[in-house]
Amino acid sequence: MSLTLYAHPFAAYCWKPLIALYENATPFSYRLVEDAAGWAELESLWPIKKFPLLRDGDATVIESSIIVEYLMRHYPGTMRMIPPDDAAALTARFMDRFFDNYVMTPMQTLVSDRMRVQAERDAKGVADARKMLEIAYGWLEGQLTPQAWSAGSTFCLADCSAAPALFYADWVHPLGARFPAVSAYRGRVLARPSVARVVDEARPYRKLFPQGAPDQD
Ligand SMILES: N[C@@H](CCC(=O)N[C@@H](CS)C(=O)NCC(=O)O)C(=O)O
Repeated sequence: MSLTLYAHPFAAYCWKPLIALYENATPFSYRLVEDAAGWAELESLWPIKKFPLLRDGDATVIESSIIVEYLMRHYPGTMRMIPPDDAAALTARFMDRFFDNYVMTPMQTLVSDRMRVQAERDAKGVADARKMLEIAYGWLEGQLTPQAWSAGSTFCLADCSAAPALFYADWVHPLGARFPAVSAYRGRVLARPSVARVVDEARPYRKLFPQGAPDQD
């Protein structure tokens, strides 16, 4: 086995495969994409220049959810990240899409806007992103069951996606007291050892968070 993950500890999408790797204690090399050489190497493999990206020998696997599924198929461990049952698998994949499209995406819009100079800020984009997060939080509030994970009783791909999405979303659009089930779920996910590990690995980079990271987590 020679797995190499191109990633950065503070990058939200990189948490998804990292959590899956840690869940199964799968050995891999971490290729930190930080300096010009790292970015050039990433670009040579994937001109879109987004990470995570996994190399398995000469094979390249791109997109966080695909990497998690690739790992499950080629390097299975005790924790299966997509349930074997067809209906449960679709629920896991659907919730993964939900967290990426309707929590991660608006969260990233808010983070990106904070990085802009005032003249380039996008008030409409920010308002739309906040509205989407409100709707997503509200929908999720009605879906979650106390003590369960986001797609059922087993921790899976959907929770690997939920962890970074809700972690950072709460920083830029706080859940407050309005969504107690989502807040409780966020707490459960962050307490999971694989997730606590990625949160800790990202801790040294918090100073990079635009306009400062909040004093929490
Ligand atoms: N759909 C992609 C999204 C990947 C993505 O947006 N990654 C961010 C880090 S969280 C990135 O590469 N940002 C670098 C950039 O945009 O320059 C996935 O799921 O892997």
